[in-house]
Amino acid sequence: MATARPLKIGITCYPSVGGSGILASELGEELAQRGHEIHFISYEAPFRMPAGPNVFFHPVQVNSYDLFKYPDYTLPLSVKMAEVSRAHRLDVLHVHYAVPHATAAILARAMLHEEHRLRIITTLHGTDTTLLGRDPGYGPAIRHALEHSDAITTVSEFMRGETVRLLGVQRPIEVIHNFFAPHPPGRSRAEVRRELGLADGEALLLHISNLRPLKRLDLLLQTVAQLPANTAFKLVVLAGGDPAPLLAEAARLGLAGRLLVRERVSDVEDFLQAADAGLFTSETESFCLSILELMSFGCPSASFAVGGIPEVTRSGDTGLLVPFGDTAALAQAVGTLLTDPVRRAALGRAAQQRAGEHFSAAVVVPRYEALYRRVCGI
Ligand code: GMT
Repeated sequence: MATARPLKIGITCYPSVGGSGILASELGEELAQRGHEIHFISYEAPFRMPAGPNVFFHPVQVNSYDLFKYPDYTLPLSVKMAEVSRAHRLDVLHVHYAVPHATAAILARAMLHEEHRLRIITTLHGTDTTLLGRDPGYGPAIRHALEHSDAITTVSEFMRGETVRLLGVQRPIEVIHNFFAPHPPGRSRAEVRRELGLADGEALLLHISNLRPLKRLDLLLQTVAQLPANTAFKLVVLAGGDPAPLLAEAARLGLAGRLLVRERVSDVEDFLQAADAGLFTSETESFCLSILELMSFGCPSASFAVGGIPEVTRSGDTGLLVPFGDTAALAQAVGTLLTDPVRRAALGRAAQQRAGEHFSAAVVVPRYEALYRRVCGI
C-alpha cells in the first residue's frame, strides 16, 4: 500500500511566551519528527521553536513609518505568508490565535489567486474569542476569517461553545484538545530544589503564566495567604510577564519570603518535575496548558473550575477544582495537596495517566494530520 506523502505545513503563531505559541511550536516539532516540512512564519522565532533539517523560520519584517500612528503587522504578515506559500508550495497554513493571523492568511490566499491553492486552518486558543470576539472592532473581522478558513479548530469544548455564542459561527468547529510532549529534564529534582534554596521537607507549589490580569494573581496571593502559617512550602512563579507588581503585592501581604520568581524559563521540564503541586487562579482559561504540563509529570493542581479546565483535569480524581473566587476553598485544596502526600501521589498518578491517554502527542498530533489531509484531499 502506498504511504501518504509528507505535507508542507506553514505555522503562524505568537512567538513570545504563551500557551498558543508553545502549542504551535510543539506541534511543529512533532510534525517535523513525523517527516513533514514545517515553515514557521512570525515576527520572531517562536520561544520553543524546534531545530531540525525540515524546520524553517521565515521572519516577518515590520518597517516603521512616521505617517502611521500605529504600526501594522497584518499586511507584512500576509505578504510573507503568500511569499512562503508560493515559494515552498505549502499545502496548509495553520494559524494559531485568530488575531491577526487568520485575517492575514485569508488575505495571503487572495493574493495567490489561482496560482496556488492554499488551505487555511485556524485554531482558536482563548482570548481571540473570549475577549476580542466581544469587541465590535474585532468581532466581525474574526468571524469573516473563520467563515473563510478551510477548517476551524478549538482547544476545548468550552471554546467551541464560546465561539458559537460570541461570534455566531455556523460552520463546523472541530475540538482538538492541546497536548504536551515533555522533553527530558536537564537537571535532577534535587538540583532544581537546591538551586531554588528549598529546605528539606519544604514543598514546591508551582504557578506558570504570562501574569496577565485574567490570571488573577491577586487571588493567587490571597489563596496563599490563607494557608496555615506552619505549612512548609515555597510558591515558585515561572513568569512570562513583568513580575514587579506581583512581587510588590506579595511584599505588601507579608508573603515575600514565600515567593520565588523565575523569568523566561526555557527549561520548564526541570521545574515541572521538581514541583509538588500546581496553583492556578485564572478567571477564564480555554484549556490551561500549564495544568496539563504538570499532570504529565504526575503533579496535581488546585484551580478554579473555569472555562475548559474541567475538561483537562477531573476534580477529586486528577486535581482539585473549586468554584471561581472561593479562595478559602482553594486554600483548603492547596493545603491538602501540600500536606497529604498519599492523596497527592494518588491524584498525581491519575493525572499522569489521564495526560497520556487524552493529551499526549501520540493521541493528538494524528488528529491534526488527518485534518490537514482531509482539507487538502490527500
Ligand atoms: O488567549 C490567550 O490569552 C492567549 C493564549 C496564549 O497564547 O497563551 O492562551 C490560551 O491558549 C492556551 C493554549 O491553547 C490555553 O492553554 C490557555 O488556556 C488560553 N488562555 C486563555 O483562554 C485565557
